[in-house]
Amino acid sequence: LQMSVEVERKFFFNPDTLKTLEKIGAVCVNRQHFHDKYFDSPTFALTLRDTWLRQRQGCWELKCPTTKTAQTNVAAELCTRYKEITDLSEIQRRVEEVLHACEDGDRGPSLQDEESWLKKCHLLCFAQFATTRQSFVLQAEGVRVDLDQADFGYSVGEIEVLVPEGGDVNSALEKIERTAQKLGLTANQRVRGKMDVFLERNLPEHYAKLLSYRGEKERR
Ligand code: V4E
Repeated sequence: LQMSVEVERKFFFNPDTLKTLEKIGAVCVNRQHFHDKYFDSPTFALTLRDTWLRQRQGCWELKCPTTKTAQTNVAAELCTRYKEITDLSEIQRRVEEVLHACEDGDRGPSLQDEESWLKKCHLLCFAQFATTRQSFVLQAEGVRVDLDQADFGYSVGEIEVLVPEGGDVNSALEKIERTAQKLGLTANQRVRGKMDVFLERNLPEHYAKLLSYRGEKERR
């Protein structure tokens, strides 16, 4: 099964960022436009557990929280880590585990038809938007930098490293920190992702619930 941990730091970019990327030897690998659809139950059973089910250009992906290892430094707190799952039957298994709600009938080991699976689990598309992305790689570091422009008027950059399961998360954090320094990101600010901003603008009640759940988690 393809399973890896995505370690990522978001940042704000400006027109100079392109020049800086070139200067530090980042190579533009592609420019793409994609459409994301996010799914959840009517009670937000997935997202309130920080579990993100999405279809990007028809392909399913699931991002789930990882069990956190100790933070090495302050910069690490600016990074997020999520397990990324792309195998559909594994996605279905995990989603059902989180929901406990798909109890009607046992499911066999085989893949369930997408349409009927969504229906059975009461999963609905709650958000969708398109993104134009320019991607760069820093070969030496194994780091990827994406510059995203979402169609609802929000732009955000991401420095990311994919760590294979059981791989070295701390070295990924260090690579991201070095890249951030090369890009001149001095402000140690937490930058919000596209979904956060989308929810705040379009689904404020859902967003408020997420914030209060996150708050509880951090206070625990
Ligand atoms: C994990 C998550 C969401 C899913 C989307 O993740 P993200 O990496 O932000 O999106 P995108 O389009 O860049 O995906 P990629 O192409 O890199 O796979 S939506 C919200 N979250 C949780 C989350 C959070 N709680 N806080 C921050 C700062 N980011 C994400």
